[in-house]
Amino acid sequence: MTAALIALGSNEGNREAYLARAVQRLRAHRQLTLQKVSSWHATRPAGGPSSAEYLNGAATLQTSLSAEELLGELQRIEAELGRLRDVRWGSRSIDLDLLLYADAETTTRSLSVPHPRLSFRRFVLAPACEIAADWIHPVNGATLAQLLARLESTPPRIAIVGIANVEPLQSTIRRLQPAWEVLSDWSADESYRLVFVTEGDAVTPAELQQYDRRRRESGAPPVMWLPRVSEGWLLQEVLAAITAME
Ligand code: A4P
Ligand code: MG
Repeated sequence: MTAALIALGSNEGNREAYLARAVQRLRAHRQLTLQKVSSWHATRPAGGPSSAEYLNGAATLQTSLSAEELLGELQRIEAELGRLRDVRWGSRSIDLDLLLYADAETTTRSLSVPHPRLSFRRFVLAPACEIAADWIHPVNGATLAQLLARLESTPPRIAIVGIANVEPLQSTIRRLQPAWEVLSDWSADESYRLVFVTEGDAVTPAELQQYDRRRRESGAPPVMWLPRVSEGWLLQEVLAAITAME
């Protein structure tokens, strides 16, 4: 049996009812043992076109399924509850994401574990910390409680590294989010809330993993790896992350 942490979210229709039905289905599933379920947190939407408030939560479980199979089952439950997929980050009746699967690190076309945005999203970390505060993020070595505390203890600064001309992006973000400082040098000190690393040629995933491992001890900022994104995409990611960290 493997321990897993999942996120639940809904921002459409009767949100409590969707979340309750999802929990019911997880509880009834033969290959899962649902353990703890957090309370539901009302949260502001981060990214995407939707403006409706979310209810977010988290649950821990034990399972005999592989991570891929577990994701398949989560998607089956989403479909049974009428989840439609149209626009990215669009409104959803129910969203079930796999956050952690023991200490597995997996990146395939259909599955990234740990969830790539787990480390810095308040709407994920706050409910997760109710039920799994001492679980360790396998990439950066911090507990979920430490990751949440980091959002409080670091100034509103992010770094964007690896992109050739970061200045136009920085000024757009500064205009839209004046309270935030956006820098392109991330080596000078550790006081960033998040570091975006983009463009595969500048930094490889292997280098990034090594970087994360080396800095486990030092309480380094979480890293969001975005290989070969367009500037428009990067801007969306950064603005969504800022909302999620506030
Ligand atoms: N996928 C890869 N890894 C995973 C994983 N660990 N868990 C793939 C779940 N799915 C994973 O997901 C898109 C694809 O991601 C799937 O086909 C799956 O194979 P999706 O559920 O269809 O769409 P999505 O959730 O819109 O995409 P994405 O990029 O996973 O979204 P995020 O980053 O999870 O953001 N604001 C608030 N306040 N609360 C929220 O819950 N959620 C989102 C979604 C945005 N803003 C939010 C919230
Ligand atoms: Mg999802």
